[in-house]
Amino acid sequence: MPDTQPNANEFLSSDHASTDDINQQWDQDNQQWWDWYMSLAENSSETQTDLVTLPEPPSHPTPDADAMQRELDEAFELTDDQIASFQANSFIKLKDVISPGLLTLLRTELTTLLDAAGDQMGSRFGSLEMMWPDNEIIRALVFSKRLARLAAELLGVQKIRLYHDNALSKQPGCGRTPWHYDGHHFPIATKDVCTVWIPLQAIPLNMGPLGFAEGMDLVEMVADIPFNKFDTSYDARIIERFRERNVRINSTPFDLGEISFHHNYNFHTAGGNLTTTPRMVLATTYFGDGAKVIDAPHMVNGDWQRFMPGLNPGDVIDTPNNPILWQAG
Ligand SMILES: O=C(O)CCC(=O)C(=O)O
Repeated sequence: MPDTQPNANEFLSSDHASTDDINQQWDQDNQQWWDWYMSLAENSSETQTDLVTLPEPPSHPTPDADAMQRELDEAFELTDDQIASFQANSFIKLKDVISPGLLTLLRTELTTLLDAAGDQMGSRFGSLEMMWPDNEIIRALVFSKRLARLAAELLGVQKIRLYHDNALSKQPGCGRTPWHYDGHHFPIATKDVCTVWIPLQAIPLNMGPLGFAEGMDLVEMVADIPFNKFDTSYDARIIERFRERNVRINSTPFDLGEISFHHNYNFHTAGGNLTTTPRMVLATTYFGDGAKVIDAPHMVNGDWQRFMPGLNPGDVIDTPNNPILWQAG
């Protein structure tokens, strides 16, 4: 017997609410997926305080199209130690990768897009994907050779493809992001997957920076903990397990221009946004060429066919939505 009564989560459709099975396909859109997923975070330990008022993120002079392209094409050199650190710890934070002016441009652009989509509301976790086909600035970022090359070198692959772009706006008052690993979220059957997370303003601790558990073997460490689609028990048990096993967590603030890459086997979370400023991020997910769709997609994969239209379980992922963004040599 499940220890939770079906129908206990207000964000699920009636079909999903009527069973504790998670193997059905997600049947709403991706914003509704995030609304549901965020409800699985344990928030009882966050003390309820008034939101801290922060000054508006500073506005820096923005680059023109040529200067933006030059910056996004230029290589950012990694050391062997940095690559080894990513491959051992499953994430890396890199400072001064994107200039303040380009971040100002991007923040303005994403604010417009999220406002138009009605996703900057209340204390929601606003999300928007597949912006790149219609928006030149987002496309320049998502197709950036600098970023795609970093992804390829960190993963140690020759060719990198795009899974999708993702604007993530954690609104003032929005709670924690639950502990999870993206290998559970993305239906891509390979360990050659990573996400670049680009904050569009500095993220102090009270705004909810992404926090990373260190290690490549944590999926196995928590494999016995059942995912529960109705409540916060999975998140709570992961917190407990990581405490018991003294797993090291990196949840340091992000400076302006600092970005992170996390592997699809990295466990990550984020604190609530306890400030009055939306915590805006552009995240792009990459995977190694040749990967296939997993054999049995499920609800945690969200509306995945939007990102690789026409594909079925087991197919090689090579649709026009998944172009090669970097090729070594
Ligand atoms: O932005 C967040 O709080 C979560 C983002 C995340 O889980 C991801 O980019 O993989």
